[in-house]
Amino acid sequence: MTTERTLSIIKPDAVKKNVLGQILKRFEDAGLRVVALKKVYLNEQTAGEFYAEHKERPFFGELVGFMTSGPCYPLVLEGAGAILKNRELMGATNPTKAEPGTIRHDFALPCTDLSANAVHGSDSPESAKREIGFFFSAAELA
Ligand code: 3AN
Repeated sequence: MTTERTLSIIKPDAVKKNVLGQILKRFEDAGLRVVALKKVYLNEQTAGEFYAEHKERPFFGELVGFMTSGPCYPLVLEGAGAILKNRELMGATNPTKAEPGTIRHDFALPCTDLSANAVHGSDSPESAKREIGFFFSAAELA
């Protein structure tokens, strides 16, 4: 399997729950390496830009509001098949539908707001490239 890089974000709900370390451990235990990590306070402009593809969706305002509600931790994961592996570790978008053992099941429940689902993960090599570049410079990725 090809070695890939993907972007994850540990979202404000997970940061507030104080489970940052537990989520990072899930990645490491699955054989992924954290090659870059930072703390970020998104604002309306940066959150809107990051989620631009969802601009026309009814939940866009709610998503931007949630992502600006507190700090989050974008990180870059590296490993064999990292994009798909990370999506498997995350579980379904709706935490109530996520399998036990996935990050969203274990850390995002109980969940009343679908934006508050603990983690983001790139869904394709194209998104991974754009999303990694959104948060990290070449020097930070070296
Ligand atoms: P995923 O993060 O599982 O790839 P997407 O790409 O469909 O999910 O949605 C992007 C983000 O928008 C999700 N992480 C989730 O937080 C949020 N989202 C998706 N659907 C809803 C919804 N119906 N209401 C609120 N937020 C949503």
